Amino acid sequence: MRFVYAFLLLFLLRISAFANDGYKLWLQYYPIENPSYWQTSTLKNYQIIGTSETIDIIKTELETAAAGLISKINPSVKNQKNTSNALLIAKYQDLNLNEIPKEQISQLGNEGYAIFLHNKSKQTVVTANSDIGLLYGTFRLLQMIQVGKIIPKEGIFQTPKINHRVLNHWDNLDRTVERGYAGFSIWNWHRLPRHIDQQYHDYARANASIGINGTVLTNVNANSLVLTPAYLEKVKALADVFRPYGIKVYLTARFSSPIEIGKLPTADPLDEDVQAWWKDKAKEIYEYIPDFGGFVVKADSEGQPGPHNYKRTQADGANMLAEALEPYGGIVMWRAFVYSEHTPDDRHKQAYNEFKPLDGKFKENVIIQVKNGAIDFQPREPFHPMFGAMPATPLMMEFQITQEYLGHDTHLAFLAPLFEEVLKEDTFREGAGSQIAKVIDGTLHNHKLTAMAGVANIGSDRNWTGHHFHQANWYTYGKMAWDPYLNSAEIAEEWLKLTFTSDKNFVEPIQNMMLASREMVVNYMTPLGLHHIMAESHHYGPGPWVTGGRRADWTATYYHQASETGIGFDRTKTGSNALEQYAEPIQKLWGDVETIPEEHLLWFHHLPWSHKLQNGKSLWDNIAIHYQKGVDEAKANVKLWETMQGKIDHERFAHVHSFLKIQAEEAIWWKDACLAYFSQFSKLPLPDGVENPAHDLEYYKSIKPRHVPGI
Ligand code: BDP
Repeated sequence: MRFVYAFLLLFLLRISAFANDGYKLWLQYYPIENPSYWQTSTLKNYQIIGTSETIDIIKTELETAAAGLISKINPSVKNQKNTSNALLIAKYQDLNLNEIPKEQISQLGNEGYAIFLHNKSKQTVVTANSDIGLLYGTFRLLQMIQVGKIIPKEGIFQTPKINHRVLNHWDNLDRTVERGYAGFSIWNWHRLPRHIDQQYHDYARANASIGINGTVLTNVNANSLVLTPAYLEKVKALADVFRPYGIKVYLTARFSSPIEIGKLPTADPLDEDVQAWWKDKAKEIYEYIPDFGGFVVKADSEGQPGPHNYKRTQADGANMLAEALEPYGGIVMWRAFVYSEHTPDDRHKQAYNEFKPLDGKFKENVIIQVKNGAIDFQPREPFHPMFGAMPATPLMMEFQITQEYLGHDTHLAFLAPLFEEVLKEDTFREGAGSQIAKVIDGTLHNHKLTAMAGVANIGSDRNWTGHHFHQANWYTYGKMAWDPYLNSAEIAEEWLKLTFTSDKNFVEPIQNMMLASREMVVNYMTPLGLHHIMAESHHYGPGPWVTGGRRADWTATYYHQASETGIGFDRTKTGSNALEQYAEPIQKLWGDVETIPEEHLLWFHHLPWSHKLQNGKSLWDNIAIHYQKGVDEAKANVKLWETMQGKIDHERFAHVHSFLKIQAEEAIWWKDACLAYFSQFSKLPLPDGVENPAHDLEYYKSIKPRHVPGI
């Protein structure tokens, strides 16, 4: 009996020692193996100068980090005489160290920081012009310590390249989350403002640790209620929590609010009463939240009201709101995602057609929020033609972190390669070298107002993001919003080390798995430029047969155009000519089936099934081979992950394992359904090495998942 108890006890100890539900994200602060003298002394002997809520946060962070990273004081530190204040954290104005490069410090601006080793005093110094800068610097230092990086001789001088780095929560006031797959909204509107959940602090802390400085609390499909006093009280409560972490609050503004909550007969942006209503509303909001960030607006899109209702332009609408916010320093992020089923043009072309003529017509505090691609967050899209094409207007990037079209929460897709690919694309608008990163960081066309938005994947799931690995997409978003020139491999490595372990037998293979994962998803869902062929409405699973209904531009057949003669959307001169919206060199390159990168082939060209690709095989064979490749990789990931058992805690290991198995099964579902569907047109056999679908087409069509979250 005693033996059984002892065994049980050991078992429980093992479980608890290894339990990790992922709540701590990349802020695990697990013990460093053999910490160096520098690591130990930095964490154990620090001095922080200043008093503010932010400074308190820094102190707590250091205490938490030190307790985790260094489990016991390194004896060599104790014996050193001069170890007091091995780390000094202070605003530049409070520093008394001479040889600090003053010019560099002044360039840090309001959010930048410097970390360097001060030779004379042998101190590690974190300095900045503001407390928020110090907070960012502290987080960076702690990340470096955790992953075993050292401070380079020349020091680190960091300023964000983009000013407004915001998460967009598509959260509704009833706590459902549009396209959210990680539970319910973390904003508990019902309990606010009286109850402040600890999670709000944890959320702000996580965001600050990766440089995110804004949060749009509500869905772009907006509810005007959030602009009423009862809700503004609640918004204020959140803003008060977030402020010391450097995070501003923004709201989505429903264009028809003057009618719905203002009782006006119209929301016409040129109507004086409407303008006055928005001015009063802005004044009221700033009374609650003096540093309110501003509005995000989805107008004239997918049923949302907007200036079109009054035959006004997007600029009329945006400028009216901008004028209301201007006295307080607020901005308007006006979305370019405007398209209509009543416009006969290819959906790809509509936003550009609408906005390009308005270049230069927006007020100074308006920035146009453009999705990375012209359609809608597909696993791969060619970049949005508006980037670079509106030199007189600031444009910001909107990425979707939540995986609406990439398998939802159970499919591992590390999105850094997607973001990086888009940011590196050359628009050629000012000649070669006009990368999208330069458009959005303002350097290409000299804009001061810069921003990036990421549609959040955060929900009430204990690990925040559903899949543990999707924490990496939140992390990546923050890092790339700070610096859009970062590379995916480094981000993956750092995130893995912060989140799991520094064991290279884990980090190296899993880093490779992450880096390949997005392409794997493209392969088993939409290879070679196919797009929008997922199931209707919830977008979960394959649906290449989706046709008819209310809107052609919401069907799959509109996009793939498959028939016996071939497949693909002709967007060249012989088709919709969306290609003309890109700069000359791109038109030339992508207009030619021989030179277009194959990954975009069927986005721009309609081709016969027998068309030969670069490998000499037919289009049909290539489509099938890509699908199979995606499946093979998804299966291989399960096997690879199984070899990781014991290298990380069991709880997260098992969770990821189970999700990877679902992903492999669903990759097969995607492949089989799509090949069964397309083969009725190609009428060709599958090439060697491609497995036949397990069922007939009718079977796949009959699969109708119910209650899929996020709609
Ligand atoms: C689409 C989503 C829809 C969003 C819309 C948007 O399906 O739920 O409201 O984008 O971005 O991707 O406004």
